[in-house]
Amino acid sequence: MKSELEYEFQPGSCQALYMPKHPTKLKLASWLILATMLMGLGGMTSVLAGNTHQIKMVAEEVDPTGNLGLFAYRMMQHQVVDSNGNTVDLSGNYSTVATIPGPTIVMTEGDVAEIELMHQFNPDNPKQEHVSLHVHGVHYDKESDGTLKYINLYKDESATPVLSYNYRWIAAPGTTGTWAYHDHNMNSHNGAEDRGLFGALIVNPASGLLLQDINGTGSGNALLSQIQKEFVLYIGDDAFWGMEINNANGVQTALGANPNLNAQLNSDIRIHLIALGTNFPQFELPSYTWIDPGTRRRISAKTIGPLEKHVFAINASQSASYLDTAFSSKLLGMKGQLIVD
Ligand SMILES: [Cu+2]
Repeated sequence: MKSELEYEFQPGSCQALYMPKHPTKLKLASWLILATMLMGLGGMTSVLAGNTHQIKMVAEEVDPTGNLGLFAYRMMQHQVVDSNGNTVDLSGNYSTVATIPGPTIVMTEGDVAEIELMHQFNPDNPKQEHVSLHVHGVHYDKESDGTLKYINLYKDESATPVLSYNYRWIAAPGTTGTWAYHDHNMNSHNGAEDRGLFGALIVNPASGLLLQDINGTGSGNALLSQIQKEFVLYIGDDAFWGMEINNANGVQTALGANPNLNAQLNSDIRIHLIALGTNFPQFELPSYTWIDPGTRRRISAKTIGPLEKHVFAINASQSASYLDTAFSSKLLGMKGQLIVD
């Protein structure tokens, strides 16, 4: 689907120098379309009457005393200011400890996020001097690529032990979708995404009409307002990592590795799959169907390339197992239950 192109338009970003993790999707034609859009956006971004998300996030070690070697993001503060200056504080919706995956940031097309990232690792470990936020799918200027100067030829866009770093993400028209964000700067220009520093950004459509229908029946685009729960499932090379968002109150719950997903009978839920590693996971959820985006095909399984995402909505009618049927993933026990009751 054309709307799902990755708009990573920084010439120094991972798109150019970081190919293994980021399949090059932007061919010449796409660049031309993008260039045309960007010319239009020059005047547009300033007049969008969306919300501003004022976010403070921390990157920290999951177990500073042990040797797990895992790191994670934690939401410290998330306030949403609307175009009239009214503020809603969402900070209480998030875990008070750092989680894998990190907080899911939910925006609406037209919104802007201003994110301050703070570094909370061992200040004496030179390998952990940098940590960043690099995002896919939405727009940003050259200050907010979240890469090292080595990559972007501009500057190190990292939080360090002495200085936080500010990123600005613009959920411009056309950026509706589910996108990954991750560290790009710890240890090396590859970042520490494989150590737990990743999360998801969901940009909901301004129209409130989702890109998906329910169960792939062709019944028309589902309404965002009818979705009771969102499940973000990151598919790593050796485990699924889950995050649940209850849309009734916005509360997020990190579900851990290969989690069970709990849904109320007959509720509509949306599942956001993001492939994290280098494998091509074969996701399967037997006894449910949905539409393969960009086609009219109803599917129950989908092969997802590295860093690709796949989002679908279903009505929770029965319990079922979800799994990755790729051979090595099966051996690793990459599966969980969708529990409906
Ligand atoms: Cu990336």
